[in-house]
Amino acid sequence: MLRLHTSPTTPFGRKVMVMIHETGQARDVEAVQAAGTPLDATKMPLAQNPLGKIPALERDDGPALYDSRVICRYLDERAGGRLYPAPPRLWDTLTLEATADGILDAAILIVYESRLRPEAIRFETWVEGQWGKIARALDTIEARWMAHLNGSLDMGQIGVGVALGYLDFRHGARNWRAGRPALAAWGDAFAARDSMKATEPQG
Ligand SMILES: N[C@@H](CCC(=O)N[C@@H](CS)C(=O)NCC(=O)O)C(=O)O
Repeated sequence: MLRLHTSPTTPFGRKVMVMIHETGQARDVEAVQAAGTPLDATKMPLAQNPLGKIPALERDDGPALYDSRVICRYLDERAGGRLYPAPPRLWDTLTLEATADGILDAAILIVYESRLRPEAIRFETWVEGQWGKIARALDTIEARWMAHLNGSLDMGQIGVGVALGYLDFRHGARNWRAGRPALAAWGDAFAARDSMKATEPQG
């Protein structure tokens, strides 16, 4: 049995859970609930990940794994290697997954800024700089990556699908769909997959 430290709202944990569903491993993985922020790591799996971040994966054949990209690569190998294709497509898949993770990093930092930083020292220009990263990444996906997104399922697609879901969940007022019709249509279709329905954020 594998133990995945995660939470009902973490998009990085959701990314792992979606790939677990897509690769038929849901019965092999127990979800262990964690919670925390950079200000309070007491309920984070610190013995498994000294960085105090989730997801982290406990396994029988070695030490715990983190971060989500490492966990997904490990679980994909375990399932027979379906979601990371052979080179040269692999380089596209990895770049798209990194782009999606970068969107999530910036989106989470914006949430932390409004939830964790005292109002008097919040930095609006910095928040807009983070949103600028997200907007440029979405524009690039709309302009250059739609053919890849419409190809066979891989971790790049799962990363983007989960990142778009997180933008809806935490940053709906930003209306990321405006001016990106192809990505919006793709994201809505991806959100209807069973794996996405089974992992919708709660809370
Ligand atoms: N690069 C990491 C990012 C993980 C991450 O930022 N997780 C957030 C929750 S979504 C977290 O644990 N935040 C707590 C913290 O930063 O201290 C991954 O892909 O796993």
